[in-house]
Amino acid sequence: MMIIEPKAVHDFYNGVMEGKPVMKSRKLLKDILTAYENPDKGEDPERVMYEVYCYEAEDKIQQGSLSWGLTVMYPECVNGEFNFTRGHIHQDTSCGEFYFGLAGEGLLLLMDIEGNAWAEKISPNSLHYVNGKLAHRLVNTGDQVLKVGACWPSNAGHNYEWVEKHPFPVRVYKKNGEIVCI
Ligand code: PAN
Ligand code: ZN
Repeated sequence: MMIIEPKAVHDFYNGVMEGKPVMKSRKLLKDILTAYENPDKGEDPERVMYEVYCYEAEDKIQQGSLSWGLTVMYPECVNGEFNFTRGHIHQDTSCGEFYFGLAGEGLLLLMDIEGNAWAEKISPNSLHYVNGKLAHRLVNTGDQVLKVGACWPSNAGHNYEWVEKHPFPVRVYKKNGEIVCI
């Protein structure tokens, strides 16, 4: 029997699957600038806000396939507003998702289709179940990198347009060193 050394093959903390980093996307400030309340035109539009590593286990996505992801969010603010992900609801709203905190401190913003929103605190080892009927967005509220792992059905699909049409009614700011949700 062959024994596989797991860390060399899959390393969820560093986005490595089958021995290779699997970065899927890197969001720069210019990619998400307009989502901020006060786009900071003075800031470097090239600065990296977050990266997503993603792995789909099956060659062909089918019902029952699972995807795994790691989101790495840098401790950045844009005119006092904490760094957040674009946010989405799943195309197939019967598909839920698990999030789990790995490093740093943040918030998971959740919003139902009526626009009611709330937040769960994310910290290392915290586990969060996202019902498929909820839009979800991550916010890095700390001064360290926020790392959040995730697992979701590969056929879920990501609906960003819905969140653009129905923006989260909550924004998270750093004011006098405090986290303030408005
Ligand atoms: C996550 C997100 C990731 C980045 O893997 O895709 O945190 O957020 P946006 O996709 O909203 O930019 C997930 O929720 N997958 O379903
Ligand atoms: Zn999702």
